[in-house]
Amino acid sequence: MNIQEKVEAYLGKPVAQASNKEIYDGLLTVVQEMAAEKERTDSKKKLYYISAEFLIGKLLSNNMINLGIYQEVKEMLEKNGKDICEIEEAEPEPSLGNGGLGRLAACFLDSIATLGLAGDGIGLNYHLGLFKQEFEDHLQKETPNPWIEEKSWLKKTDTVYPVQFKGLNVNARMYDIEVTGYNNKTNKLHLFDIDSVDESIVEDGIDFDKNDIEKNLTLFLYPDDSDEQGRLLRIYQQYLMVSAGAQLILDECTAKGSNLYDLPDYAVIQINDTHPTMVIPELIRLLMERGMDMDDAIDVVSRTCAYTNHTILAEALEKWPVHYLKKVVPQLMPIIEVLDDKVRRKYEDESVAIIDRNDTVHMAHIDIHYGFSVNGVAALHTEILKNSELNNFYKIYPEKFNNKTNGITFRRWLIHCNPRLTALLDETIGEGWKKDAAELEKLLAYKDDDKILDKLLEIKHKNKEDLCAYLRETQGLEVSPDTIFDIQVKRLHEYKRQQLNALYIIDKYLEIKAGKIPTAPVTAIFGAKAAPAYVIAKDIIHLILCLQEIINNDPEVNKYLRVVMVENYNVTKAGKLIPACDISEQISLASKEASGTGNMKFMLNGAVTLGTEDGANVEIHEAVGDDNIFVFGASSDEVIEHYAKADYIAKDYYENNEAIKAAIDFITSDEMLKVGCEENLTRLQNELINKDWFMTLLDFDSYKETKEKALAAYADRKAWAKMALVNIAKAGFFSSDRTIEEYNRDIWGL
Ligand code: DL6
Repeated sequence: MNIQEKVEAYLGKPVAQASNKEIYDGLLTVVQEMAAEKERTDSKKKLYYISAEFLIGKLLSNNMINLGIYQEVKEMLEKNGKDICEIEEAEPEPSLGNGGLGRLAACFLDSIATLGLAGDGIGLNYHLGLFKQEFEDHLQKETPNPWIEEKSWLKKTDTVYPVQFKGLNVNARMYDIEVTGYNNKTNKLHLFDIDSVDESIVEDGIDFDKNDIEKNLTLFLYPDDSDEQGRLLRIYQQYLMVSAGAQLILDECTAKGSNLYDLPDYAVIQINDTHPTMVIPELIRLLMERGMDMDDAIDVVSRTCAYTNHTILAEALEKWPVHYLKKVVPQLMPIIEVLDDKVRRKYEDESVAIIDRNDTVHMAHIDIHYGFSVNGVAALHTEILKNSELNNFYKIYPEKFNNKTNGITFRRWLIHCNPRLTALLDETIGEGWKKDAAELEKLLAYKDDDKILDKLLEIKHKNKEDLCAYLRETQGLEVSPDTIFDIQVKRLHEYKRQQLNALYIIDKYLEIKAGKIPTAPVTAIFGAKAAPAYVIAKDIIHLILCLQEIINNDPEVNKYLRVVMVENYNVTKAGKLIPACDISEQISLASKEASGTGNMKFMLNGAVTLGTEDGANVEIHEAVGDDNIFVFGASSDEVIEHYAKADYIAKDYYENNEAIKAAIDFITSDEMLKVGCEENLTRLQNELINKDWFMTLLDFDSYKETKEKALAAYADRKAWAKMALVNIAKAGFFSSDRTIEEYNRDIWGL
């Protein structure tokens, strides 16, 4: 049977007569069967990538591309009067991640399968996801984001593991999602859940009874942790994931013949940030339950687990009070105490202890002492870990530290989201780049080819037109493809400095009002969710939404400047925004963004970066050279020195820089207060003047000056197209296939 026949057999009617939703369900079933047929036969050693987040995005098209049937299905649908894009719309986006960390995990699963490596993901099946963002009165409102439908990529399995909490036993059931490799075998993403979870307990936005663990355990990713119950719930979730995951790993390995003393020959566990850290004591506990003595268990586990650090923000490195762990997972505490005791006997340095003097457990410290590898996610990040943040550990274990610069899968972030550019690349340099991303460099030969440069500009313009139509349809926003699309999309966090971009917009607005007309019209586009309990982040969203209202409705200004805040930014929306971008805003305070991966996606799609020397921006800069990127701001060394000396005083900048003062004063101007909320705007204004922990004002002048240069450079269309071409050609290094090859070579040994 061909695909159409298979879909019609499922539907019981011709494709031409089916609704988009029915066709989606039919294709899902057919694709799932095809993926299952390609399932990998188990090899001796397997990687388990354990992560609280897997931001996999919609799967239908991605899977069809990987299975090599995308074009065939697209044509079949066309023949039947259907549009593949409309079928895609019928798919709900799985809401299993927050940002870069979760999206990285998804890109990695794609590359692991594509490279033919045996590696499965282990995570949790959050019914209502992170949350859905809605805008109401220019404020972020959180609502549940249900994504599991009757027909779904999730396959319920009969694999169930008992998980014991203090005073509560639950059964963790495994659900599987097939992970297709591009022209290769299929791996699995295992998501654990418990049957008793009840979505109906959620009311009034995302509120629910945090004490009712049996009903709430896998409702949301990162439940609000501003109170103790919320923090305890996070520990419940983490333990569910690691206990069920550890039992699965031990079962699979023993089934393949492991005697458990040789576990490292059968399994390698990559711990994605500290959320899954409890897998270390849990595995030790389970091995002891199976008869191993403690020292042997510690040794076996230490040779099986590897840790990836994704942040230097102290507040994001998890620390749990001992009494929390005793309340939820008392069985782990004696083991953690032994792990701590061993460290204390060996090293006098208090800063490397696991349980500190305040009875707090430092999760990352468990990973570093009892894992065999510690990696950062970009060259600069790893250097900062080695030389400052984790220096005391680096001195003990220099051999454990290594860098693995992040990457992105080109299947989703170019082939799927930018078919026009994909076609141009295929015509121009052949299709080899799809398997070997380094082949993109062949494009450099066309750097002075007017025809190719014109085509690049034409493609960008068409992608911008598509985005305009999408913004009109979804949010009723009018923007012109003939303006410069300047885009900043990422989680909302002060260190990422969306507020710096917003201050620039205010400054521009004030200039236009004062009669200084910009040479090039700009559309400033944002997309970002703020953590529900992160007050200032939500205030920044409020500021941007107020600016959108004021600026877009001001006929004096909106000819030159418009603001767009995309609602509920997610993977699907990223796929529409990134191909349409001219300027990619990567403006975090240097030293704070571990890597970034959006920066890579934009570059690959021919946007030019406006960024600080932070995270992987540094490597992008090295790849494209000074002429093809706009770099600004204090260096990471300077920033680290400011923190060390505590000599950055925001107020000095506010008082001594006219433009900064005017922009910050505007936040609570009459104009703003007409549309905005005084409490939020005043709080944000005070924060910027009196604290500004992420040094927004420090970089304001340099940002403004460099941004003006970028906007001016855009006017020379040929020169701009050349910059875009170099960015695309040099993006090969940032393929997650390269990253995964390095993980495998240096850490996993599959
Ligand atoms: O490594 C993936 C991703 C990096 O690209 C980002 O730079 C980094 O912020 C993110 N880390 C996290 C962890 N928590 N925090 N903050 O999300 O990881």
